[in-house]
Amino acid sequence: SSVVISGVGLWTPAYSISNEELVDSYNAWAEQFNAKNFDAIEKGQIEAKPLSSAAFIEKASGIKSRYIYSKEGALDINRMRPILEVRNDEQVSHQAEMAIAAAKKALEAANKKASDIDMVIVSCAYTQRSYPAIAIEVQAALGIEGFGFDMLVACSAATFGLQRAVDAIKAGSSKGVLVINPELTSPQVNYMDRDSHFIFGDVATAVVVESSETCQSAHSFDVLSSKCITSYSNNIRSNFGYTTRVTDEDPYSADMLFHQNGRKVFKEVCPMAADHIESHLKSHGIQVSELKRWWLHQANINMNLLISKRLLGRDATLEEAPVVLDEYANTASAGSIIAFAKHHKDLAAGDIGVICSFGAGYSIGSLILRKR
Ligand code: CO8
Repeated sequence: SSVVISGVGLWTPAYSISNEELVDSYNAWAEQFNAKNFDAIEKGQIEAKPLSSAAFIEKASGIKSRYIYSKEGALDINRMRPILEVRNDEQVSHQAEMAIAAAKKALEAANKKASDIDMVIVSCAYTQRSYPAIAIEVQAALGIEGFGFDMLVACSAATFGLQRAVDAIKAGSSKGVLVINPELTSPQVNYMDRDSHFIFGDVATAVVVESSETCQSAHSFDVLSSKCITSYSNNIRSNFGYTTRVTDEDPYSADMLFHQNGRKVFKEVCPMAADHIESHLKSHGIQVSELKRWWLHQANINMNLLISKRLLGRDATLEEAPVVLDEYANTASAGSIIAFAKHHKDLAAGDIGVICSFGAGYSIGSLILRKR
């Protein structure tokens, strides 16, 4: 028997923000800031806020739009962050709600019931609380017997979570695993930072992993292997955490939100990801040219082009390496799974593809899949 991915679910929020809307809001905020601080800026005590541009965003990143779980407040120039309604302990949490919606779709695609699953992994860039785990809340809501836990691995949370699932099925300790990525990134986006206000969107994805012996899916993939690697870097960072309350740092400061040295990330991560994919394939005797599909992390169109060019000696076509970041932006760990969810049914039995994530940590994760 083999370990298979038998179903994938994608839940997309109801609200979206186009580059134009985002830039109009940011620029109005920046102009208000510059007017309010006119004297200090003139004296050189404060730097003026530079203006953003929709044309720059699309050219530098490939992003045209992003989805957002709660749009209210995010574009209000007197707030510049979304408003999330406070829910009491008896209500389902925001992140569990997203996770449950994606999980139900994955179960349906895999033709599975709650009783077929005994392990729930919620793996994403942030969880909205430390405990009880979001995964256990999801497990209870879906009526799953077994266990669940949360994992945080920034942009590689999905692939690292999938590796845990694959190992559990291989070991025989689980019969069916749900790996869910409720990426609620918008609370951590600094909508007052021109360099990063456009990068992220919200979404939730989920994948069912099981044995080929129990698989009843119309579209399933053998997982030939998975490979994870991390290498410490401060170039992508968020300093907000549970100790913020007692260090007396300002929880609203830029340091507490997502921030990065984007150029360095670009230069360092692209070769790492390309080498990772190449060596992973090589260890299975697979040539890069044999790959029918690359479900790559969706951070930046130019990164994906560079990685595929390094490996293929030419740009990958959209059919080979599908792009979803124009519509979804960077959704942390969910990006490669969205690409997989939208572009896997057309492959033929025996076709080989690779899911690969890369991002903060640094962390890189890949899975080699073969259509059944
Ligand atoms: N509008 C107009 N001009 C701009 C803007 C803007 N919005 N932003 C920057 N500029 C200007 C810059 O100031 C600069 O001007 P100058 O040349 O005068 O200094 C010029 O445009 C070029 O700027 P950059 O060099 O920064 O531009 P790049 O072409 O390098 O593009 C990118 C910037 C898009 C950020 C690019 O560097 C990039 O994508 N790098 C890769 C980064 C990446 O992939 N990061 C992923 C991190 S995500 C992750 O790991 C998960 C974290 C967890 C989730 C977090 C959720 C919140």
